[in-house]
Amino acid sequence: MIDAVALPDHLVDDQLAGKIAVVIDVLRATTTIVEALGHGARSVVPVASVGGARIMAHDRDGALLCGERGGVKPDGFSLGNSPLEYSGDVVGGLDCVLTTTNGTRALHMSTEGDEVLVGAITNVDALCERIRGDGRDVVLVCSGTDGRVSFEDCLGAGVIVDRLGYQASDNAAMMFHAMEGAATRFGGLRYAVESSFHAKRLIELGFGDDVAFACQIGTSSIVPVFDSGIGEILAD
Ligand code: 3SL
Repeated sequence: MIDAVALPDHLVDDQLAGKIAVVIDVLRATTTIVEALGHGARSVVPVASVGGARIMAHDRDGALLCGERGGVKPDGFSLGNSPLEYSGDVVGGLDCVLTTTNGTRALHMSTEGDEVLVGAITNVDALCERIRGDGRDVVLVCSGTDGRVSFEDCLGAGVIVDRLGYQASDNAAMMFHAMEGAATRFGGLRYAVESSFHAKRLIELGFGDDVAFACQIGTSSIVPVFDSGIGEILAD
């Protein structure tokens, strides 16, 4: 069974209990986490606030301080939130302490899940293979943008529903699947993602390549798992 929410704030009661939560922030946090771990980062440590991230990175020997506010790298940070920055020579073997406006918040709001996985369009095939092999029910948690529903996250959720081939059990998952189907038929997934409010803002900021990168389907075999007990996201 597969459920979905358009925002982490829409999660109710024990909706995640006994289930796998898949957190999705196509632009760009979860795409970036997949890339960081795919290029050999030891871990990604998601932190909700900029101040908390500064302290966390200071306390961890050799950790990189990473993330964004308003899409751009805060003062004193080593890396922003562009997946293209996270190359092996930069992040290999290191912990990336990451704070982003919505994605890291959504991760921390999903820890009631039996397991918390990081989902993106780029890792959809590996993600779905893992979920199918597991058998537990799934809730797709879209991160949204500043409390508003994000078209691109819902499309990403739709791609996952489509690839899983499960019967969607609630209206949100069915809606996202239908959206993805319509987008694929009408101009393609990348065209649809690029038409989102968030993509337009990133393109204006000069991050158009990130948007294109995030639309690649199944290019990564990495399935990041958030262990909230130790506060780290590790590659499966
Ligand atoms: O809000 C987030 O988590 C970010 O991914 C937003 S941005 O793409 O860096 O603007």
